[in-house]
Amino acid sequence: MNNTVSKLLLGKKREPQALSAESFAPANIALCKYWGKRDSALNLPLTSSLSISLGEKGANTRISVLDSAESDVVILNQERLAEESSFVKKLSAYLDLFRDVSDRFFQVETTSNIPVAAGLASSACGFAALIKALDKLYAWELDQKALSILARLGSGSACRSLWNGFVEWDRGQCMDGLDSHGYPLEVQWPELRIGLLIFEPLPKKISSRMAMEHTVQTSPFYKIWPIVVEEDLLKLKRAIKAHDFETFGSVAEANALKMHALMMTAKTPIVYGSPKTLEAQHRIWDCRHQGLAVYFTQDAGPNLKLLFLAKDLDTVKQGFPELEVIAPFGESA
Ligand code: 2P0
Repeated sequence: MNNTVSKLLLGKKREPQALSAESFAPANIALCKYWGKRDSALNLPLTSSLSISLGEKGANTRISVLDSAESDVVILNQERLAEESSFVKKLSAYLDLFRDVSDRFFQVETTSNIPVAAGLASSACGFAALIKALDKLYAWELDQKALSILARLGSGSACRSLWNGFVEWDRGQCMDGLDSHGYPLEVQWPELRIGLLIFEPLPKKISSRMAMEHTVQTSPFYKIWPIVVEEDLLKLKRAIKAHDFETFGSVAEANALKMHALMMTAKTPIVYGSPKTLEAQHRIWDCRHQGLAVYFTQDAGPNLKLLFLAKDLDTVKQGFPELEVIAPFGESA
Protein backbone atom coordinates (compact mmCIF):
# COMPACT_ATOMS: atom_id res chain seq x y z
CA MET A 1 0.00 0.00 0.00
CA ASN A 2 1.53 3.35 -0.88
CA ASN A 3 1.56 6.36 1.46
CA THR A 4 -1.37 8.16 -0.14
CA VAL A 5 -3.55 5.07 0.08
CA SER A 6 -2.62 4.27 3.67
CA LYS A 7 -3.34 7.87 4.76
CA LEU A 8 -6.74 7.94 3.06
CA LEU A 9 -7.75 4.46 4.22
CA LEU A 10 -6.59 4.89 7.81
CA GLY A 11 -9.15 3.18 10.05
CA LYS A 12 -11.14 1.88 7.07
CA LYS A 13 -12.13 -1.73 6.45
CA ARG A 14 -9.45 -3.91 4.86
CA GLU A 15 -11.73 -6.78 3.81
CA PRO A 16 -14.37 -6.63 1.07
CA GLN A 17 -17.82 -6.26 2.61
CA ALA A 18 -19.70 -7.72 -0.35
CA LEU A 19 -19.05 -10.16 -3.16
CA SER A 20 -19.36 -7.49 -5.82
CA ALA A 21 -20.14 -3.82 -6.37
CA GLU A 22 -20.83 -1.63 -9.37
CA SER A 23 -20.52 2.03 -10.27
CA PHE A 24 -20.63 4.49 -13.17
CA ALA A 25 -18.41 7.48 -13.92
CA PRO A 26 -18.67 9.93 -16.82
CA ALA A 27 -15.92 10.47 -19.38
CA ASN A 28 -14.37 13.92 -19.30
CA ILE A 29 -12.84 16.10 -21.97
CA ALA A 30 -10.14 18.57 -21.04
CA LEU A 31 -10.73 22.17 -22.13
CA CYS A 32 -7.39 23.17 -20.60
CA LYS A 33 -5.11 20.17 -20.89
CA TYR A 34 -3.06 18.14 -18.43
CA TRP A 35 0.22 17.49 -20.22
CA GLY A 36 3.23 16.75 -18.03
CA LYS A 37 3.87 15.25 -14.61
CA ARG A 38 5.98 16.34 -11.68
CA ASP A 39 5.69 12.83 -10.19
CA SER A 40 4.98 9.96 -12.53
CA ALA A 41 4.37 7.32 -9.84
CA LEU A 42 1.59 9.40 -8.25
CA ASN A 43 0.40 11.04 -11.49
CA LEU A 44 1.01 14.48 -10.03
CA PRO A 45 0.73 17.10 -12.77
CA LEU A 46 2.97 20.05 -13.50
CA THR A 47 -0.10 22.23 -14.08
CA SER A 48 -3.76 22.40 -13.13
CA SER A 49 -6.36 21.54 -15.79
CA LEU A 50 -10.08 21.94 -16.49
CA SER A 51 -12.58 19.55 -18.03
CA ILE A 52 -16.22 19.01 -18.87
CA SER A 53 -17.83 15.67 -18.08
CA LEU A 54 -19.90 13.88 -20.69
CA GLY A 55 -23.03 13.11 -18.67
CA GLU A 56 -24.24 9.61 -19.57
CA LYS A 57 -21.23 8.81 -21.72
CA GLY A 58 -18.71 6.95 -19.62
CA ALA A 59 -17.87 3.64 -18.00
CA ASN A 60 -19.84 1.28 -15.85
CA THR A 61 -17.61 -0.99 -13.78
CA ARG A 62 -18.48 -4.05 -11.71
CA ILE A 63 -15.82 -5.48 -9.41
CA SER A 64 -16.28 -8.97 -8.00
CA VAL A 65 -14.18 -10.94 -5.54
CA LEU A 66 -12.89 -14.14 -7.14
CA ASP A 67 -12.78 -17.31 -5.07
CA SER A 68 -10.00 -19.42 -6.42
CA ALA A 69 -8.38 -17.45 -9.23
CA GLU A 70 -4.65 -16.91 -9.48
CA SER A 71 -4.83 -13.54 -11.16
CA ASP A 72 -7.25 -10.71 -11.85
CA VAL A 73 -9.72 -11.09 -14.67
CA VAL A 74 -10.47 -8.03 -16.78
CA ILE A 75 -13.42 -7.91 -19.13
CA LEU A 76 -13.80 -4.85 -21.31
CA ASN A 77 -17.00 -4.49 -23.32
CA GLN A 78 -17.79 -8.21 -22.97
CA GLU A 79 -14.32 -9.27 -24.09
CA ARG A 80 -11.81 -10.86 -21.70
CA LEU A 81 -8.41 -9.18 -22.00
CA ALA A 82 -5.18 -11.17 -22.08
CA GLU A 83 -3.41 -11.35 -18.73
CA GLU A 84 -0.18 -10.06 -20.25
CA SER A 85 -1.79 -7.04 -21.92
CA SER A 86 -0.50 -3.70 -20.69
CA PHE A 87 -3.99 -2.62 -19.62
CA VAL A 88 -4.50 -5.69 -17.41
CA LYS A 89 -1.07 -5.19 -15.87
CA LYS A 90 -1.88 -1.53 -15.16
CA LEU A 91 -5.22 -2.45 -13.61
CA SER A 92 -3.73 -5.23 -11.48
CA ALA A 93 -1.00 -2.91 -10.25
CA TYR A 94 -3.73 -0.43 -9.30
CA LEU A 95 -5.70 -3.10 -7.43
CA ASP A 96 -2.49 -4.09 -5.61
CA LEU A 97 -2.60 -0.66 -3.97
CA PHE A 98 -5.74 -1.69 -2.12
CA ARG A 99 -5.43 -5.38 -1.38
CA ASP A 100 -3.61 -6.92 1.53
CA VAL A 101 -1.43 -9.92 0.83
CA SER A 102 -4.32 -12.13 1.99
CA ASP A 103 -6.80 -10.56 -0.40
CA ARG A 104 -8.07 -12.57 -3.29
CA PHE A 105 -8.06 -11.54 -6.90
CA PHE A 106 -10.84 -9.62 -8.58
CA GLN A 107 -12.86 -9.67 -11.73
CA VAL A 108 -13.24 -6.18 -13.19
CA GLU A 109 -15.94 -5.90 -15.81
CA THR A 110 -16.20 -2.56 -17.58
CA THR A 111 -18.71 -1.51 -20.15
CA SER A 112 -17.93 1.74 -21.86
CA ASN A 113 -20.27 3.57 -24.21
CA ILE A 114 -17.44 5.59 -25.74
CA PRO A 115 -14.69 4.28 -28.03
CA VAL A 116 -11.93 2.82 -25.88
CA ALA A 117 -8.50 4.44 -26.20
CA ALA A 118 -9.55 6.78 -28.99
CA GLY A 119 -8.33 9.86 -27.14
CA LEU A 120 -11.74 10.13 -25.48
CA ALA A 121 -10.53 9.75 -21.90
CA SER A 122 -11.93 6.24 -21.55
CA SER A 123 -9.27 5.20 -19.06
CA ALA A 124 -10.23 8.23 -16.97
CA CYS A 125 -13.85 7.18 -16.53
CA GLY A 126 -12.73 3.53 -16.12
CA PHE A 127 -10.52 4.30 -13.13
CA ALA A 128 -13.09 6.69 -11.64
CA ALA A 129 -15.82 4.04 -11.92
CA LEU A 130 -13.45 1.42 -10.47
CA ILE A 131 -12.53 3.42 -7.38
CA LYS A 132 -16.23 4.19 -6.76
CA ALA A 133 -17.01 0.46 -7.08
CA LEU A 134 -14.10 -0.42 -4.72
CA ASP A 135 -15.40 2.13 -2.22
CA LYS A 136 -18.74 0.29 -2.24
CA LEU A 137 -17.16 -3.18 -2.15
CA TYR A 138 -15.12 -2.34 0.95
CA ALA A 139 -17.77 0.01 2.43
CA TRP A 140 -15.14 2.72 2.96
CA GLU A 141 -17.59 5.59 2.45
CA LEU A 142 -14.87 7.97 1.27
CA ASP A 143 -15.78 11.48 0.18
CA GLN A 144 -15.50 12.68 -3.43
CA LYS A 145 -12.18 14.41 -2.81
CA ALA A 146 -10.56 11.23 -1.45
CA LEU A 147 -12.02 9.22 -4.35
CA SER A 148 -10.61 11.78 -6.77
CA ILE A 149 -7.13 11.44 -5.24
CA LEU A 150 -7.31 7.65 -5.42
CA ALA A 151 -8.65 7.69 -9.01
CA ARG A 152 -5.66 9.89 -9.95
CA LEU A 153 -3.31 7.08 -8.93
CA GLY A 154 -4.82 4.97 -11.74
CA SER A 155 -4.82 7.66 -14.40
CA GLY A 156 -4.25 11.37 -13.89
CA SER A 157 -7.32 12.60 -15.73
CA ALA A 158 -9.51 10.10 -13.82
CA CYS A 159 -9.51 12.51 -10.88
CA ARG A 160 -11.78 14.80 -12.94
CA SER A 161 -14.34 12.06 -13.67
CA LEU A 162 -15.83 12.07 -10.17
CA TRP A 163 -18.25 14.87 -10.99
CA ASN A 164 -20.58 16.04 -13.73
CA GLY A 165 -20.23 19.44 -15.36
CA PHE A 166 -17.05 21.52 -15.28
CA VAL A 167 -14.27 20.16 -13.08
CA GLU A 168 -10.95 21.76 -12.25
CA TRP A 169 -8.03 19.60 -11.21
CA ASP A 170 -5.88 21.64 -8.86
CA ARG A 171 -2.28 20.54 -9.34
CA GLY A 172 -1.55 20.90 -5.62
CA GLN A 173 1.84 21.49 -4.01
CA CYS A 174 2.35 18.59 -1.61
CA MET A 175 4.77 15.75 -2.36
CA ASP A 176 2.21 13.15 -1.27
CA GLY A 177 -0.43 14.55 -3.66
CA LEU A 178 -3.15 14.85 -1.01
CA ASP A 179 -3.93 18.33 -2.33
CA SER A 180 -3.97 17.29 -6.01
CA HIS A 181 -7.54 16.42 -6.93
CA GLY A 182 -10.59 17.56 -8.83
CA TYR A 183 -13.36 19.84 -7.65
CA PRO A 184 -16.51 20.86 -9.45
CA LEU A 185 -17.15 24.41 -10.68
CA GLU A 186 -20.57 25.54 -9.52
CA VAL A 187 -21.62 26.68 -12.98
CA GLN A 188 -24.24 25.12 -15.22
CA TRP A 189 -24.33 25.84 -18.94
CA PRO A 190 -27.35 23.92 -20.29
CA GLU A 191 -26.98 25.32 -23.84
CA LEU A 192 -23.50 23.84 -24.25
CA ARG A 193 -23.13 20.98 -26.71
CA ILE A 194 -20.20 18.67 -27.42
CA GLY A 195 -19.96 16.84 -30.72
CA LEU A 196 -17.81 13.74 -31.02
CA LEU A 197 -16.21 13.56 -34.43
CA ILE A 198 -14.78 10.07 -34.48
CA PHE A 199 -12.70 9.13 -37.49
CA GLU A 200 -10.69 6.27 -36.08
CA PRO A 201 -11.97 4.40 -33.01
CA LEU A 202 -8.64 2.56 -32.79
CA PRO A 203 -6.25 2.29 -29.86
CA LYS A 204 -3.66 5.05 -29.97
CA LYS A 205 -0.10 4.20 -30.92
CA ILE A 206 1.72 6.08 -28.16
CA SER A 207 0.32 6.17 -24.65
CA SER A 208 -0.36 9.57 -23.09
CA ARG A 209 2.01 8.65 -20.27
CA MET A 210 4.93 8.11 -22.66
CA ALA A 211 4.02 11.06 -24.86
CA MET A 212 3.84 13.44 -21.89
CA GLU A 213 7.21 12.35 -20.56
CA HIS A 214 8.79 12.64 -23.99
CA THR A 215 7.32 16.12 -24.50
CA VAL A 216 8.44 17.41 -21.11
CA GLN A 217 11.95 16.10 -21.67
CA THR A 218 12.52 17.13 -25.29
CA SER A 219 10.27 20.00 -26.41
CA PRO A 220 12.23 23.29 -26.27
CA PHE A 221 8.90 25.06 -25.70
CA TYR A 222 7.71 23.04 -22.71
CA LYS A 223 9.03 25.65 -20.26
CA ILE A 224 6.34 28.13 -21.30
CA TRP A 225 3.50 25.56 -21.01
CA PRO A 226 2.83 26.19 -17.27
CA ILE A 227 2.50 29.93 -18.00
CA VAL A 228 0.19 29.25 -20.95
CA VAL A 229 -1.99 26.98 -18.82
CA GLU A 230 -2.26 29.47 -15.99
CA GLU A 231 -3.49 32.16 -18.41
CA ASP A 232 -5.85 29.83 -20.29
CA LEU A 233 -7.37 28.51 -17.09
CA LEU A 234 -8.17 31.99 -15.87
CA LYS A 235 -9.70 33.00 -19.21
CA LEU A 236 -11.73 29.80 -19.41
CA LYS A 237 -13.12 30.11 -15.91
CA ARG A 238 -14.11 33.73 -16.55
CA ALA A 239 -15.75 32.79 -19.87
CA ILE A 240 -17.63 29.89 -18.26
CA LYS A 241 -18.91 32.12 -15.48
CA ALA A 242 -20.03 34.77 -17.99
CA HIS A 243 -21.37 32.19 -20.51
CA ASP A 244 -19.14 33.94 -23.05
CA PHE A 245 -19.11 31.15 -25.63
CA GLU A 246 -16.75 32.70 -28.15
CA THR A 247 -13.99 33.28 -25.61
CA PHE A 248 -14.66 29.84 -24.13
CA GLY A 249 -14.40 28.07 -27.50
CA SER A 250 -11.42 30.00 -28.78
CA VAL A 251 -9.39 29.57 -25.58
CA ALA A 252 -10.16 25.82 -25.42
CA GLU A 253 -9.27 25.33 -29.09
CA ALA A 254 -6.05 27.32 -28.78
CA ASN A 255 -5.08 25.37 -25.65
CA ALA A 256 -5.44 22.07 -27.51
CA LEU A 257 -3.44 23.37 -30.47
CA LYS A 258 -0.69 24.57 -28.15
CA MET A 259 -0.51 21.13 -26.51
CA HIS A 260 -0.20 19.49 -29.94
CA ALA A 261 2.38 22.08 -30.98
CA LEU A 262 4.48 21.07 -27.96
CA MET A 263 4.34 17.47 -29.09
CA MET A 264 5.29 18.38 -32.66
CA THR A 265 8.37 20.16 -31.34
CA ALA A 266 9.48 17.17 -29.27
CA LYS A 267 12.50 15.26 -30.52
CA THR A 268 11.31 12.97 -32.20
CA PRO A 269 7.95 14.62 -32.90
CA ILE A 270 4.65 13.10 -31.80
CA VAL A 271 1.68 13.73 -34.07
CA TYR A 272 -1.67 12.32 -32.98
CA GLY A 273 -3.63 13.94 -35.80
CA SER A 274 -4.31 12.16 -39.08
CA PRO A 275 -5.09 13.69 -42.50
CA LYS A 276 -8.77 13.43 -41.50
CA THR A 277 -8.09 15.48 -38.37
CA LEU A 278 -6.51 18.27 -40.40
CA GLU A 279 -9.26 18.19 -43.01
CA ALA A 280 -11.93 18.50 -40.27
CA GLN A 281 -10.03 21.33 -38.58
CA HIS A 282 -10.09 23.27 -41.87
CA ARG A 283 -13.82 22.61 -42.21
CA ILE A 284 -14.36 23.98 -38.69
CA TRP A 285 -12.31 27.11 -39.43
CA ASP A 286 -14.29 27.58 -42.67
CA CYS A 287 -17.55 27.35 -40.70
CA ARG A 288 -16.23 29.99 -38.31
CA HIS A 289 -15.28 32.31 -41.18
CA GLN A 290 -18.90 32.02 -42.28
CA GLY A 291 -20.05 33.14 -38.84
CA LEU A 292 -20.83 29.83 -37.13
CA ALA A 293 -19.60 29.64 -33.52
CA VAL A 294 -18.08 26.17 -33.56
CA TYR A 295 -14.71 25.24 -32.05
CA PHE A 296 -12.81 22.03 -31.44
CA THR A 297 -10.56 20.38 -28.96
CA GLN A 298 -8.32 17.35 -29.52
CA ASP A 299 -6.70 14.94 -27.09
CA ALA A 300 -4.13 12.18 -27.47
CA GLY A 301 -5.74 10.76 -30.60
CA PRO A 302 -6.92 11.81 -34.06
CA ASN A 303 -10.58 12.44 -33.16
CA LEU A 304 -12.01 15.88 -32.51
CA LYS A 305 -14.59 17.11 -30.05
CA LEU A 306 -16.64 20.05 -31.30
CA LEU A 307 -17.87 22.75 -28.97
CA PHE A 308 -21.01 24.69 -29.89
CA LEU A 309 -24.34 25.92 -28.50
CA ALA A 310 -27.74 24.20 -28.77
CA LYS A 311 -29.11 26.97 -31.01
CA ASP A 312 -26.57 26.04 -33.71
CA LEU A 313 -27.16 22.29 -33.56
CA ASP A 314 -28.91 21.99 -36.94
CA THR A 315 -26.32 24.09 -38.77
CA VAL A 316 -23.41 22.22 -37.18
CA LYS A 317 -25.06 18.91 -38.08
CA GLN A 318 -25.37 20.01 -41.70
CA GLY A 319 -21.61 20.53 -41.81
CA PHE A 320 -20.84 17.37 -39.80
CA PRO A 321 -23.64 14.82 -40.31
CA GLU A 322 -21.56 12.09 -38.66
CA LEU A 323 -21.42 13.99 -35.36
CA GLU A 324 -22.49 12.31 -32.12
CA VAL A 325 -23.92 15.12 -29.99
CA ILE A 326 -23.78 15.22 -26.19
CA ALA A 327 -25.62 17.66 -23.92
CA PRO A 328 -23.36 17.63 -20.83
CA PHE A 329 -25.98 19.38 -18.67
CA GLY A 330 -28.96 17.45 -20.07
CA GLU A 331 -31.28 18.22 -22.99
CA SER A 332 -33.08 21.13 -21.34
CA ALA A 333 -31.87 23.74 -23.87
C1 2P0 B 1 -6.20 15.64 -20.46
N1 2P0 B 1 -4.93 13.84 -21.59
O1 2P0 B 1 -6.09 16.68 -19.77
C2 2P0 B 1 -5.00 15.25 -21.31
C3 2P0 B 1 -5.06 15.94 -22.64
C4 2P0 B 1 -4.84 13.57 -23.00
C5 2P0 B 1 -4.66 14.89 -23.65
O2 2P0 B 1 -5.00 13.28 -19.46
O3 2P0 B 1 -0.49 8.95 -17.54
O4 2P0 B 1 -4.61 8.85 -19.29
O5 2P0 B 1 -2.67 7.97 -16.82
O6 2P0 B 1 -1.95 10.22 -15.97
O7 2P0 B 1 -4.77 10.82 -17.71
C6 2P0 B 1 -4.67 11.51 -20.89
O8 2P0 B 1 -3.73 11.06 -20.00
O9 2P0 B 1 -2.52 9.91 -18.37
C7 2P0 B 1 -4.88 12.93 -20.61
P1 2P0 B 1 -1.89 9.22 -17.10
P2 2P0 B 1 -4.03 10.12 -18.77
O10 2P0 B 1 -7.26 14.99 -20.52
